[in-house]
Amino acid sequence: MNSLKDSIYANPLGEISAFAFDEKVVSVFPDMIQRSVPGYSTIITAIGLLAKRYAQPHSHCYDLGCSLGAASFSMREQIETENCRIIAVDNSSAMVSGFEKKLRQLPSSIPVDVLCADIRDISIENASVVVLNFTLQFIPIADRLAFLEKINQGLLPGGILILSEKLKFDDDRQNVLQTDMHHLFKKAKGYTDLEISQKRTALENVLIPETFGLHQQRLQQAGFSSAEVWFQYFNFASIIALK
Ligand code: GEK
Repeated sequence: MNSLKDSIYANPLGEISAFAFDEKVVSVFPDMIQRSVPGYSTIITAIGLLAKRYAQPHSHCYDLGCSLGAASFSMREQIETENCRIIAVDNSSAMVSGFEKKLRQLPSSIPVDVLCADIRDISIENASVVVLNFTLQFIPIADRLAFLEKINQGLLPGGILILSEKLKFDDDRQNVLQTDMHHLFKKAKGYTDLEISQKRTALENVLIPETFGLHQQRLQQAGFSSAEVWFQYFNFASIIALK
């Protein structure tokens, strides 16, 4: 996906408003996420491979908080199972329009429905694969359990949830170290200290990370029988949860 270079936080801003997935962010999103999330491309590739293995015939694969559809495109490329439908959902209309535009440019035999909706409000049915790739972190903590219960109930036997999140740690030394390493990663990708610190302020109270332990406990409470990290790069991890 080609996109403009992210320079949203390059100049000093008098007031930093809360981060939103608006037109401005959408226009630079592929560049922003690549340069901000360590391991993003690896995770996207793996989501396709997991879908290839877990997509069941005549079932749905959900991409919740799909943004411009990177995970959906990766699943669509890999799935060989008969009669699968990808259902991609995002509540940013700018993201949904951008995704629909890309879909028109790259047609394929696997249907993709793109819905503009809050993922807490949609029904999940007949699902073999559910992807939450860096989305749950934007859902208020109080809503997370009920939302994961809904996903678990919508999954078929043998279904999986792929949950990628920014993590926090119980030990404060780890928080400091991993946060510093993430900032070094962003600097190596060309972001300045000003960009890093202004973006951090914008995301405060918008992106709420939790520890792996809390995620694992909640997934279990929601009905998943197993949840393990399959990938981690500093404070960014991806979890596979089995129904
Ligand atoms: C990727 N998965 O490229 N309902 C629907 N969408 C939501 C909600 C909600 N309640 N809250 C946030 N979003 C993508 C990347 S980005 C991660 C996901 C990031 C959407 C929001 O509009 C945005 O598009 C996405 O979740 C999070 O694999 O930018 O750090």
